[in-house]
Amino acid sequence: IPLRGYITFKDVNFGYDEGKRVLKNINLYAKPGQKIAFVGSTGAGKTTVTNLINRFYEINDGTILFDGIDIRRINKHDLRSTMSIVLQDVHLFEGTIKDNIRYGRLDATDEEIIEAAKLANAHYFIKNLPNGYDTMLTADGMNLSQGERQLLSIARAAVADPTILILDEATSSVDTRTEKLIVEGMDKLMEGRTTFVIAHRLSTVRDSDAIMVLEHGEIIERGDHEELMNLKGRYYELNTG
Ligand code: TTP
Ligand code: MG
Repeated sequence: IPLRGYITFKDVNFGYDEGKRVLKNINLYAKPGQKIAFVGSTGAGKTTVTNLINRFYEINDGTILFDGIDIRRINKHDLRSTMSIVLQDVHLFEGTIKDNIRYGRLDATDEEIIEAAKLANAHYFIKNLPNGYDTMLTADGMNLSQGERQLLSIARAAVADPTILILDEATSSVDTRTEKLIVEGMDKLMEGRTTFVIAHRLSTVRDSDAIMVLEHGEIIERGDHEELMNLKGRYYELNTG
């Protein structure tokens, strides 16, 4: 059965260690194709939310549903094969650029890889390398710039064609031109997929269907950009500095 991308959190409480709750009573609902953003101070629990969707950690209080099915009943491998995490700490390995993109879906053809790289705005820099798609990367892709590595992570996700996208933006800056390529590539990748975004770029957050403001593990405000600006609360403060 093709998964559609409904995600529901019902009264989710979670802590990494006994006794210390990191997420408190989280409730949320995402429909296929929607973009849900999480903002809030460091340590608020943003990455933790995405760790739970992936089942990197199991919850024991509350429920997370994927298309109405409790994610504890979905095989972890099947679950993760429907999701891609982009941008943060992309793991590149020693091998060609082609192999690194293909890692998103091992049976992808060369044509599919190039198509994914084009969508991700990575094709331009790749084709300008002396060996193009056959260029060898060193371990962790250190012979690429940070922006180029991010573009590759978008291409890898594009070839995987996931139902759920998790975008955990890196804080470190890239040059303006690369930034524009990344934002455009991500916009194309997000189309039609349920996306959870932990964003540092306000532009990425602004056009989300719903923005969740997390503080100390609680959703203290929720709404779209305009609603939250009108509220003149924490989100407004984050935007106006
Ligand atoms: P995070 O969920 O990592 O907080 P965040 O993603 O909102 O912060 P940042 O903006 O800096 O990325 O952490 C929430 C709390 O959980 C924090 O006290 C650290 C703790 N934590 C662990 O104990 N183990 C983990 O693996 C993670 C990810 C967080
Ligand atoms: Mg984080």
